[in-house]
Amino acid sequence: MNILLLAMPDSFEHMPHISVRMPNGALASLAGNVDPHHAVAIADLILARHRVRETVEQLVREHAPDVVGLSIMTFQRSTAMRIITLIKHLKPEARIVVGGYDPSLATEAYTSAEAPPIDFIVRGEGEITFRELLRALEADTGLDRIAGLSWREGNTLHHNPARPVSRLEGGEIRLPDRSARVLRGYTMLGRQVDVIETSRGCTYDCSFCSIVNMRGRNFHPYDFDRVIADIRDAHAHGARSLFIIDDNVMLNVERFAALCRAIIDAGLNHIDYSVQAMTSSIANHGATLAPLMRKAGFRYVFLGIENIIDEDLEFLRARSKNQHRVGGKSAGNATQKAIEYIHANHMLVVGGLIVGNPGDTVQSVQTNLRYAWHAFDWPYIQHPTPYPGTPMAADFRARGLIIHERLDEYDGTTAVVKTEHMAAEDVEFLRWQIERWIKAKHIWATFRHDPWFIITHAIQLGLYIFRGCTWRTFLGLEPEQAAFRRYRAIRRQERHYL
Ligand code: B12
Ligand code: SF4
Repeated sequence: MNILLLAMPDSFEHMPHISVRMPNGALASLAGNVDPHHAVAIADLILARHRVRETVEQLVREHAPDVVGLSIMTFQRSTAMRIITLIKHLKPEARIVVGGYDPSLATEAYTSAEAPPIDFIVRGEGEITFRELLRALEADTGLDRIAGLSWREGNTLHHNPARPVSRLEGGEIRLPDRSARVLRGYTMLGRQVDVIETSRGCTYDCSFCSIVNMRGRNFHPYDFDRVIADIRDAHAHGARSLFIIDDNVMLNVERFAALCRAIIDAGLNHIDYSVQAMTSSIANHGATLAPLMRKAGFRYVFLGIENIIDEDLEFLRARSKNQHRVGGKSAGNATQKAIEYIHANHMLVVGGLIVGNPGDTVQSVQTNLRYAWHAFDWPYIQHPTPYPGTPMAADFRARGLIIHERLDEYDGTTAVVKTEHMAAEDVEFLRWQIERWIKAKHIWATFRHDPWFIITHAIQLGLYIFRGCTWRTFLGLEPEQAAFRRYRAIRRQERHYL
């Protein structure tokens, strides 16, 4: 069969399209795990975000798909629905399969009367379910034994039992198939980027995170031979920069240190690595871990700090992953220590904060933002966003703090909840106001490592960071709110992909 797999074009404020365009890891993994006689094409529409309609038309024409699969996050739902309508118009007999976080956790949205015709929903991990679905479609056999599948039979909806999470042992999940990608242009500051996975799952339960509902609290690693083979494959496909997409690769610090050593021993430490890290892991083990990471080629370390104020961490259920421990006892917030280790080893901090929590005041938001200004190399500051099925969503709903349900704005940097003391827009304004300057500072930090990229892209980056601002803003001839309103209007415009 001909299979077309699509990742949505909707992008995120902190991943400027000019400098960061990463492939979707799920789709290559699905492609690597279908039976080999299928012809699979993967299109990351982030690479074609200004010509989504034309690209989808062309893909359908060239690949004549029997099955089209879409990977969808919540803020991408409305784009996905439009793309499905377009595909059904172009090729009505193509079967539509949706998967990923949104279809798994808000399944009802994909089966409602308003949704376009969707044939199958793959809930949770997809490799085995998708493989079995294709086999059943080809052999025209029953679908009721495929765990993790929701499907339609006339007007009846069937939700098969959930599929237990894979233990990732014994080659059950084969390597991703990167050669199935048909669009070009992946980049991380001018270097070709790819994503790799070394484990799945997390045993924490932060209130804003979808992971617990998606797969429960567990952790399953791939063995290092597979990880190294995956890195080599990404490198052979041209990648010179790799992003580790594990849910929480630092859950097991000893394993992570061994992974760094395996990368060094395999001679793969000439690649730039970026990783999402727990502050406690770095603060508590940084003396040995941070130099090892540097030696393994790590460059950007995303820290899930979430907040530097204890009451906020309590609300986010993220206190324990931010604890610095000395001699087995708590020694306060781990953030500062973690950042010191990262900087001392010449790596850059991508600082993840969540501001605009229910108890937040102007002062508490400013305290976080001021910290970000001094400590971060690149800000990854978000507003709490009530994604389907998270404890946070239930909490915000119960307190009546959600201001609207326009899901395309649930992109993390558009405030869609108010606090008990501040309007949503005011929180967003404070974040926007300072973040532009932190990002501008980062241009210099990058210059040392990627001078040619900065020489050729600095103007475009500046225009992106300061979109909405004019010379009147910089000269103080208009209130900054005027530029902020223009920025919001541009963002709204950007969300219309087709
Ligand atoms: C890595 C990651 C990123 C990377 C993405 C790198 C990349 N290009 O792949 C970066 C840092 C860029 C990122 C950014 C964002 N992310 Co993110 N990210 C993750 C993370 C940590 C892992 C996702 C992943 O790739 N896993 C590995 C793959 C193999 O697993 P998977 O995606 O689940 O796919 C499996 C199944 O879902 C299914 N499947 C998926 N798609 C499809 C499609 C079909 C057809 C089928 C059959 C099956 C299927 O099968 C796959 C294989 O088993 C998760 C979860 C977490 N712990 O926080 C969040 C997560 C996915 N991100 C999330 C969000 C919201 C974002 C952002 C909006 C920022 C933000 N507010 O946090 C941006 C948006 C990105 C964009 N498009 O612009 C949310 C999504 C919530 C939701 N309900 O939509 C998550 C769940 C975190 C959370 N807040 O709970 N993210
Ligand atoms: S530590 Fe990370 S992956 Fe684990 S629950 Fe918290 S945010 Fe999610």
